[in-house]
Amino acid sequence: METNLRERIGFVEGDITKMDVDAIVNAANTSLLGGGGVDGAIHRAAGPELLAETRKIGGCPTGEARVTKGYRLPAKWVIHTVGPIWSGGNRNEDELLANCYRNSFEAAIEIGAVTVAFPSISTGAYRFPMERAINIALRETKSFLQANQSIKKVTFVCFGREVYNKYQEVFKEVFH
Ligand code: AR6
Repeated sequence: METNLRERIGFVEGDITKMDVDAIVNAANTSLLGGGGVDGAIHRAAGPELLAETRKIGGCPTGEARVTKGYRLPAKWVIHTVGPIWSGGNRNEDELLANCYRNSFEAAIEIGAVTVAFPSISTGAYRFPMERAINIALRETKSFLQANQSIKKVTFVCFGREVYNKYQEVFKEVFH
């Protein structure tokens, strides 16, 4: 059971827009109209049709998730979720970040995604402390995969070697 669970989680260093999976997750903002970081990269790679679709959605509250097609991306779907802006830790940031993972997984199930890739939500422009965010990401993923068999592989796409190493470290703690 635990071995199977570990095999369903992977880590790669690179750019999430290149991932050939059913769904990639975007670290968006509440407008869903694009921005910098991973959001900007996803919009650039998907093409203008993505913005046309997110305009119609009309926004997304922090912690929730919305689905669009992937257009020119290798991924069939994009799950847009809005992470919390870090402001010291007393504004429900941990719970809101956990909600991003839970709601993204729920969205993945609804569209029938079997393979899903995540960036490190909130750890760039939104300044959530990296190790703390990775802990939340991996704990939520563990409990989701334990309770649900439909998703076969969750890949964390790490932007840079340092981030990759940090994921490996926290993975050992969470899946000891
Ligand atoms: N692939 C994978 N990871 C990436 C990529 C990429 N192509 N580019 C950056 N990262 P951020 P946030 C990493 O700032 O903190 C946007 O403007 C990056 O190194 O993209 O949730 C939105 O519109 C970092 O580890 O997202 C929002 O306004 C992680 O992705 C705001 O930023 C998240 O960094 C959201 O901020």
